[in-house]
Amino acid sequence: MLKLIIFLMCFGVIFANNFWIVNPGPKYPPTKGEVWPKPQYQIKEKTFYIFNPSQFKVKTTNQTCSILTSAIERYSYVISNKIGRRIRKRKVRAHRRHISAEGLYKGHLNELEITLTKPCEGYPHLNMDENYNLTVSATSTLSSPSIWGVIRGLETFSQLFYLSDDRNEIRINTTQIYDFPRYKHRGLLLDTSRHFISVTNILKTLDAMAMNKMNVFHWHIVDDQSFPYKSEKFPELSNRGAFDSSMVYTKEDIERIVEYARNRGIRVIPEFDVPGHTASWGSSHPDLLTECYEGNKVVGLGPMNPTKNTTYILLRELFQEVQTWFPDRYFHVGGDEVALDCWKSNPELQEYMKNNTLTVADLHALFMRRVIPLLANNSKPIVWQEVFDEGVKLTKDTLIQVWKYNWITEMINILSAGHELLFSSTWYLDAIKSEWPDYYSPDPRQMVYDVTQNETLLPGIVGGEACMWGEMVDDRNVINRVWPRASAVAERLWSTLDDNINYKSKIPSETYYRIEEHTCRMIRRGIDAQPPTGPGFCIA
Ligand code: CP6
Repeated sequence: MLKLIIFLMCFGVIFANNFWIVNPGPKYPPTKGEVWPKPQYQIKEKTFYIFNPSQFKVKTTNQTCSILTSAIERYSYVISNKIGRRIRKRKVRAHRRHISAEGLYKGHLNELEITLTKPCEGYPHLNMDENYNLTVSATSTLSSPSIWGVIRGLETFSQLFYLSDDRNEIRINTTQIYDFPRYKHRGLLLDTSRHFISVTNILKTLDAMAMNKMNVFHWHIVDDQSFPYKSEKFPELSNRGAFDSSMVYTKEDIERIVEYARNRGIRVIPEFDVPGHTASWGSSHPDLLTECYEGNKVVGLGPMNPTKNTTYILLRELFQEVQTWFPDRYFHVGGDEVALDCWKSNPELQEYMKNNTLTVADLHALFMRRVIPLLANNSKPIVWQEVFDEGVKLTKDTLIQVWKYNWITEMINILSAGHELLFSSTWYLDAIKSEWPDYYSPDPRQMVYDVTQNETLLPGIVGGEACMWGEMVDDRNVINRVWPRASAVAERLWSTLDDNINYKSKIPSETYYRIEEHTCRMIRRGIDAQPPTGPGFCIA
């Protein structure tokens, strides 16, 4: 009995410590209500409003649409439930009087008034408008000509809230923001072929992208190791090419992912990488691939066979289906790392090259030249840099993704040829030793400018992508491998590159504080991000 009483007393002490006594320890997180990625223009005052869910309303003037109503619902939930774990304390009045005496407390936040001045667009696109104006006061206002701008503004608005030091109330400072992105394509590549990633984790990834204002989900859906895309026209591709019959993406999965992304202003661009990286296609269609020789012996299968009509017929049919499931106008056809040696070793292809006086690089060019027109009429291709390097004539609306070394020279060559490009070389998330500061510093436009001193080339760099290749990540670690490291890329692509922040100088401590707060914010909202820098804590 005595033991039980002692036990209960101990429990009581622990309980009191955890829940009723405010921890007077270090102020943490180090910033409160700072926005990631950093807005272009922000004035933040010391005065603040108190948020009380039962006293707060969101109103829309002008236009509304289903994307807007569902965004308002999502963010109302976040603001009411995800700002941090609060402590109920009794002496609210005395406390309030104290801060009021300092003249900082300006009253309650009553309302957010959203003004969308143009009709909603249905799908996000490369040239969508993402600018917004946000003013926080008792009656706050958010306005934008575009639904996508409103979504970015709601994200910002939700990030401005923070808990008071005693964790007793939710506050938001008097603030004015005018914001827009620096680059229009801010992507994340996710590879779902080397390991299968569940739909749940893809949706989580989209949530995290929205928190970081990223707007393109580049879905590297199939590759050598597996073919998880479940085609209705060619079911054998995943029947034989997926790791397991449970590890596939059906039409319904894809439609759900595309719709989820659309509601967050995120485009979904599929990549079907050809003619290399296609071993998994060979499980059901070995005749698509080239037999590689050593001497006069076949030693395995290599890239797709560029000389067979049947290759292009299958691709045309498949791409047609893919493009009805993925509404984005852009389609990534890969073109990287083609095993040209295999093509060189094959007697039939040797014969073909001899008869047509072609090199193997010409063969790659010929393949890409035939594949790109298989895409739907109004659609535009994205290719990896090798396709440009190997001399394929590309239309000016083809985006070229730079991923290899010597990226500055490569970018200058591509831009000088009049093409637009995406930059990825320094943003490989599978580089396990790289942390967010390594991704934060390099800016593609600045690197090109430093070498050329020529501003006219810079607009051709339309954006970039962080790349999460799938060899070393599966469903258990993909989220914390990507976040918050990809947040560094997100801020580089959104925010102004001011003179204090570039790849040659030290990252200011302000940025370290902000990413710490942002990481905790992602954790509170259900993204199990890893610690950004070092010791710290997050009360989720
Ligand atoms: N898979 C495909 C990959 C890579 C590429 N394409 C890759 C190459 C080098 C590194 C990381 C990834 N795994 N299809 C290159 C674009 Cl370091």
